[in-house]
Parts: sequence; C-alpha cells; structure tokens
Amino acid sequence: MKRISNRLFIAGLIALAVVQVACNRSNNVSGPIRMNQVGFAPLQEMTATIDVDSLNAAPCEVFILNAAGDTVWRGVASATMANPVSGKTCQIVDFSALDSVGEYTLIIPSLSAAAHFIIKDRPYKELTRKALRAFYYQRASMDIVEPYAEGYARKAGHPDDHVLVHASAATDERPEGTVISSPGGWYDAGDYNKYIVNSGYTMGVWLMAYEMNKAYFDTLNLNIPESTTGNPSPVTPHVPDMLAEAMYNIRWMMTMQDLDGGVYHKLTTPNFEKFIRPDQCKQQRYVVLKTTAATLDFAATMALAARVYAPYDPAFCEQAAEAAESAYAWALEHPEVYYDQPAMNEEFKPEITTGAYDDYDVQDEFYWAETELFLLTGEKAFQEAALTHRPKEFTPAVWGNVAELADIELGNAEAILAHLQSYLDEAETVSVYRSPYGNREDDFFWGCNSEGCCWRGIECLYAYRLTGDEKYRINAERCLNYILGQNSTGYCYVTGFGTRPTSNPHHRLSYSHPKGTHPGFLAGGPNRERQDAETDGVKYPKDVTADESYLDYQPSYASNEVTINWNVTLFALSAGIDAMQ
Ligand code: 9MR
Repeated sequence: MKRISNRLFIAGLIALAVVQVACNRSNNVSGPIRMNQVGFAPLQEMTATIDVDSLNAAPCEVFILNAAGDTVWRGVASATMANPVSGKTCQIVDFSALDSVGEYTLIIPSLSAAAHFIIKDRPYKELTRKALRAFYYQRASMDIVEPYAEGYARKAGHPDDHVLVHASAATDERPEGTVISSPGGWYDAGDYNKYIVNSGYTMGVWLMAYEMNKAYFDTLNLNIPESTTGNPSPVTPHVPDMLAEAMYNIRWMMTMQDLDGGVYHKLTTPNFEKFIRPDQCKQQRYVVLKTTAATLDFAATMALAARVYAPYDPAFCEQAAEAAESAYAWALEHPEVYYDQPAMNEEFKPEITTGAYDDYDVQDEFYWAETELFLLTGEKAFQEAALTHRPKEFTPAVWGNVAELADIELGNAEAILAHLQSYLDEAETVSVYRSPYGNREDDFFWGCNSEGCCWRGIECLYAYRLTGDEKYRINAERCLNYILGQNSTGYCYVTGFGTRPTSNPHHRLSYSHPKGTHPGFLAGGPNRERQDAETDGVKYPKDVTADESYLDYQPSYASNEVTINWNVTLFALSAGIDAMQ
C-alpha cells in the first residue's frame, strides 16, 4: 500500500517538475532544485540547493525515494539564506547520510518539485575521459576518424602547411610573406585559431596534472589513434594516452619558433571564420608578431615537456630543451614586446581582429620559464633569476598570469594555502551554495567556470595532497558539484552530461557538425560584463544578476564559448577527484 501511494505521489511530482522545466525553457534558469546532475560517489558529501521565494520561507521538508519508489531518506533543509550576489533566497539540504549505489528522486512537496540523481562508483570517470577526448576533436590538420571519433568523425581542416609570415613578424631571414609550415595542434576554442600564450598555459596545467596523478593517467584509455600506435620506439615504454594527446599540441608549438628563438604570438586568419566546418575554411592564415609573453610561455612549456617525456622520447626531449633555452635567450634580449593588436594594425597589414591574449606584465612568465629551466637543468642561475621575478602579490593562475604554476612546481605552498583559506572562510560564512566559489559579483567573469571555479578546486586538491585536511577534499568536490549543476542557473556546464546540460556552445566544430554538440566541453559560464549583449541576437533577461548572466545560446561568446585552457582545468579537477575513489 505504502509503495503504491508513494509511486503515485512521485509520478505526480515528476509530472509537475517536467511542466515547471518546460515553463522555464525561455528563461536562463532552471526549476528550484540545483544539484550535481552527473552523480555522487557513495561516501561523498551530497547536498542540493533549493530556491525558495522569501527569506521567511520555513525549511522545506525533503523526501528521497529509491528506484522502487520507497522513501529511503527524509529530512529538513537548512534555514533560508540570501545569495549575496543576486539577493535571491535559498536553502541547503544535506543528504550525505545516503551511501548506497542507486538511482534516486529528491522530492520537495511544498514546492511541487522533484529531481533525479544517482549515486555510483567512479561517477567522474567518464566525465574525465570525455573532457580529455574533447582535445582530440579540437585537433587541426587531420581527419577525425572512427573508431576514435566516437560518432564525431569529420574531415581535416587547416593543413597549415602554407602559412604566411605577417608583416609584424618579418625578419631578414623570413621576410613578410615567407611561407612556413605549422600544422597540427588544437584549435583554441570556438574559433579555429591557434594561440601560443593560451597553449602554453594549457600545457602547463596539463603536464602538472599528469605529474600529480601519474598512476591514474598512465592507465587511462582515451581511444585516440596513439592509444595503439603511440610507442615512439620499440625500446621506450608506451606513451600514456594523456601524454600522447598533449604531444599533438606540443609538436605544433615547436613549429611556432622562429629561427632566432622568438615565438610567434599566434597562428590566425585575419578575421574569425564563419560557423562553417574546418574543411570549408579557406582564409589565408598568418603567424604574427613574436612577443615576450608567447616566447616565455613556450620556453616554460618546452622545459617542462623535456622533463615529463624523458622516459618516453629522449630525442624529443633534447629538441625541447634546446627550444626552451633559445626561446628564453630571445626573451632576455626582447623583454618588453607586448601584443597590442590595435597598435599592430595601425602599422601592419592585413589587419588582424581575432583573439588577442594580450598581456602587458611578463614578470610572471619570466618566473615560470626560469623555474622550469631550473628544474630541467639544475642550473643555479635560473633559480636566482626566478627568485627575482617572483611577483610579490599572489594571483591565481590564469592564461595571463602563470606565477602560481611556478609556485606549485617549486612547492611554494604558503601563499596558495593562505589565499585558499580566505575563500574557504568566506564560503563557510556567506556562500549559499556551500562552495568556495561564487560569493561576489566579480567572481562572475569571462571564463569563470574554469578560471574561478575549476581552478579553485584544483588548488584545493593540491592543498589536500599537502596537508591531508579533509576540508580541502570536500571543497574540491563542491567546486565540481557547482560545475555539474549546483549553481545559480541550474545548468550542468559540461556538454553531454547531466539532465540539463549546456547544449549550444559557441563552438564552430559543434555547430557545423551534422551530429551537433560534441560532449565533454566546459562552457565559460556566467559573465557579469556580458560583452556580447545585443550582438547577433544575444539578449540577457532584463536586470539579470551577475551569477545568472549566462545564455545557452550559440552566439553568446562571452558566456557560452569553450576553450582548451578551460577544458584542461575541468579534467584536472575531475581526474583528481576520480583518482581518490
Ligand atoms: O579567455 C579570454 C578572456 O580572458 C578574455 O577576456 C577574452 C577577451 O579578450 O578572450 C578570451 O579568449 C578568447 C580568445 O581571445 C579567442 N578564442 C576564444 C577565447 C575564449 O573566449
């Protein structure tokens, strides 16, 4: 009897919840239950955030039913709190006591709301794998073929074997218009260009993620062409898939070094391509201006790669070490060549209007390059130079500030721990999402899902490894919960995952493919600056709050693009958590 009434009850509520989602479809936020939509491991903290409509709302009664319709947990949510960013009110329900694998429905009768969730072993294994496989889809200059394509085969685009040296990068040896070959590498993002600064940061996070979880990555099969053919020589061990994928980009980076050691800032078309397939793109591509930032990020990447690939490919490592040293020497001679696209366009033609990745402070890039060169060579001079360049103020690592990567490499943990503690203190006192993320207006900027949230999670994993303090592990998991649905919009921000995934990213590869959106990509996330508002039909709801400034709409490049530097943080975080399970 109890079972039957339970079933009717659940069916009715689920119907209501479906209606509610349908009504909300024109809006950018979901129904009132926000939670990780991919799954929890049995022993993880499990919470959901419930939007309620006033600060006076009494704590909601919550029921959790198993797949058979039996109530397996019942409890009451927390007192109501106000979200410091939006002023909206919500409660938290904590059902961590559940510890059995299964499918469940969380029901809130007073709100006529229901949400499904699962508890399973290794819930982030597939997420990690797909987030890494996203890079295979991003490969330029080669056909993406089955069985590796897993449904997303396509023709190669951008052979990049006939790239012109732009006037801004001309030298006596390579005058303007010189043809160079620079094939391979990953497309940066939703666009088809290839940028060294962003690639360098991505490789840094990538190879450090590998160093932190070697055993895990050594056995992770990505189903890429190198999974079976990647052995560079019969005498060396098989390159793990994760390192083989990275090598596809590192080898491209090597082609971006000029004969004098300097490194081109980017390889690009003058203007962004339309939303067409790679093989339809016919615009001429150029390598433009050698910059100090690109050259130093390159030097750091090559020095790091020379260390990491040592057991696999000695010939490559020797070449990488030389490339790193000559790039560093160039940077010493050219310490202030910044990428100023408007100024460049005044002087040189054709005009270039694609992504800038401009950075007018290269002290942190010197610090990272010198650190990696020191770790590679053991030479004291590099160590001393690194010390002089270490920035006084701590900044979390992003493409334009790589000092923290050097701090991690050198084991300079105090500043990282102090910075983390200030976030965790704030999270405990004010965060309605019980995440060390998303408490202030300025937490919601271009790419914040990665550069704020995932990166914070990675810092927590680093701190957990150092201290063993459980609070760091829990907060790393909370960051991932945020990405997977426990956030202000109720989206799972990873394509192809969860019950309400990001589905229309600003991503030419997805848009132009007959099969549509590729799985495993992280969207940039809510961005209070909304630089894309009113362009190409992008319309944010009136008075939208910072944490809801997100549109799952392809033209919304400022909130819904995908990039390599963001995806690397997604898999580094999910792999770090998966590796502990
Ligand atoms: O991630 C970059 C973000 O920090 C900048 O504010 C923004 C505007 O300059 O550019 C972002 O990078 C884009 C790059 O310039 C071109 N490829 C897509 C990148 C993600 O939107």
